[in-house]
Amino acid sequence: MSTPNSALGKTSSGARRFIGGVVEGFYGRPWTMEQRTELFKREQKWGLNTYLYAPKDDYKHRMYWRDLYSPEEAEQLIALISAAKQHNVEFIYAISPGLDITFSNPKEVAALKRKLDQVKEFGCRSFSLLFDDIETEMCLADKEAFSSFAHAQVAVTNEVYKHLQEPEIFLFCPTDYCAAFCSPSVPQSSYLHTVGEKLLSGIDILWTGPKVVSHKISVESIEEVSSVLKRAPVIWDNIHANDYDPQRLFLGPYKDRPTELIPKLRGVLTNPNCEFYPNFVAIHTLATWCKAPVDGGSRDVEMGDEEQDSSYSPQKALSLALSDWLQEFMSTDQPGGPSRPSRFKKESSDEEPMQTDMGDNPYVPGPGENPLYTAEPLTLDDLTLLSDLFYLPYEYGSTAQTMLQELDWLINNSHAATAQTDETAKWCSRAQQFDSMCDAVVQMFNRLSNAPNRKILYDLYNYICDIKSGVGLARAYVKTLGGEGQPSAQLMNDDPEPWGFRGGLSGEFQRMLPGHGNRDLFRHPPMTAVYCIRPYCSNDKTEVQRIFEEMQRREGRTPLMPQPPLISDVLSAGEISPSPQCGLVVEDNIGMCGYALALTDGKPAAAKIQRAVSDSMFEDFPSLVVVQILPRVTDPSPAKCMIGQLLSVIRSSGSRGVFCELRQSDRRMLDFFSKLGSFKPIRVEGLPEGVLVMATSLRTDFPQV
Ligand code: GDL
Repeated sequence: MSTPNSALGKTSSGARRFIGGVVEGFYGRPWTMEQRTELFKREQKWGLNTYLYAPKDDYKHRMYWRDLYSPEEAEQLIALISAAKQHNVEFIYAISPGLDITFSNPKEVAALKRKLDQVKEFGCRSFSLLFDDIETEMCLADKEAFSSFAHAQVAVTNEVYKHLQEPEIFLFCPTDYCAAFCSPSVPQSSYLHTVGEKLLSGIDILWTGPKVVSHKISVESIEEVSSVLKRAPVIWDNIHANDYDPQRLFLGPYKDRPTELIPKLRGVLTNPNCEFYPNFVAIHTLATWCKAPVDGGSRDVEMGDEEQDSSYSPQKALSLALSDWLQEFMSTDQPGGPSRPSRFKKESSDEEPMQTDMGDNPYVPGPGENPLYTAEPLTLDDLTLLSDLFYLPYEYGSTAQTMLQELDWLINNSHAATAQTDETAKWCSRAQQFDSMCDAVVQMFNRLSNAPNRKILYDLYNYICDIKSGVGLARAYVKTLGGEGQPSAQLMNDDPEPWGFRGGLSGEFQRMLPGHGNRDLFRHPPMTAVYCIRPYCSNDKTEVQRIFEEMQRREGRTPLMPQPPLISDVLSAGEISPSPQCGLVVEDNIGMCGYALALTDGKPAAAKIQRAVSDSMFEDFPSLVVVQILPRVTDPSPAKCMIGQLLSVIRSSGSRGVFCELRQSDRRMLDFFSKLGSFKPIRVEGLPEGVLVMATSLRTDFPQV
């Protein structure tokens, strides 16, 4: 049962070591054996101790999980497992049978055991079963054999764990591996409860946090899930994963996970960028995080022997990582990257067909001939800028943020650019600064392209080319606004080159959909506020009225300037109560900040304000909904969430459709309902001026909100 010589054996005090390392768990091209071996070296150097082998698109990990490894593959895996051992890294072999396993068939379980036995023969001691990203509906045979999906997974996992003689490290990835997937919530998820109760206690559980890609992971959220799982989870962290978007790369530091989490977790494994070399920062900063002292003192995880002298600062961790990375960019000992362009120095490399090798007689230009191309060496500032431009999924680095702010200001104040007013000098000076920032990006690109370590460059190339071209367009546009030169050929041309506009059919599809384009990090930074949505009760009447009145005041409605009432006003004012389960309120840390109320039958409300509404309208859209949110809530999600819940209740009441009335002056609500996508304006006779009706049918598919 114990694992002799395991990198994760017990500490001197007998405590279990904190699992810290990397999971190769992304979709797409897996890393090469050479890259993985390089990873083990780095992990050892930086004090990380674990590697979880789980490349989604490796045939025999997932799609053909039953197939045994061929002798050639076996040889490679044996070498890899032994390399991990050499570098004191625990190699955990994961298998993902969930695409097509029949849990109740003993032959399937036997196939799983046979495969893992084979890997055990290769020298592997730690294992993992992953059930992420799979269909949750069980097949008929499994439905008959198991009371739930969780029971099926747990039964097979426990059996395999016992078959392997209870390895010291055995990880299980649930299908609901983050809070967002738990229905209706983490504490109430029957799936997680079954896993927590039935999975044998020696098996650890992977968890990605509140979301698949979690912006922040709080101590409270981990305490919550741990109490359901009955053990501390191992975080599978997707903070640096980029397999979901070909334009993103993450070079920012490990961040927004307080180090107070460390004693509450069994471990952290980062599932980083698909490109191996750009993961230097992701892994280096995670290693620094793992070494952070807890409660001001050192802790018994023995992650490395560096001094534990200060608390974790993402900024400092980033600087440390970037200084080390700079060395690697300049390194000569990597095959494929000469220390200087190889025309200066003889290097043997079979990966560099384009490099010219002049042997011992380097070319020296004669008088009047072209001088040799030279470029300045890459600097730490260049790497800091690079990291700022490709920072984290929910945040740009500071220079990137400044550039966006400056561009926004320059565009919004472009009237001052050429008007010769007091503002003109200011505009020109800021335009000049913006231009310098853009120039720094171009220079960074040039110096990177000249870096001796070509492997890193090639992994970065598409991304840096892309940002260089984006910045180039912005720079040219600002020049045009300042009256310098013609509108750029790239920018304003009716027939631009393909690089003059953002390409890709997928982007085009997305831009056609409602709500797209409002997720820019610059205009809509992620919300840190936590909202609580709960059912409306009669005690809430006064607060709801207060919000209703405040919003009327904001719209400029006073007793002196009356406007025709909306049918829904009687709901907001508490003159009619919402239908059962049709009232929700939202609270933030200040108090109630919004509500959503509905009547499955809107007729009594219309009658109350003596509004004549045609029978045909009530036939198609009998139900009425109203939403109101105070302006301090800029995040549309609480309102969306409430509407979604109300529509679901109304639909199950048998209603054919829902309408809401809006004042044309209420741009905010109009915008909100338009962006939902499901509500459409409808023509209604006899509406008071300035009022319009939007409605959604509930007859067919459930509307998307
Ligand atoms: C996921 C997948 C992972 C993928 C990541 C980011 C888990 C447990 N599974 O959901 O393979 O790389 O998202 O796209 O995270």
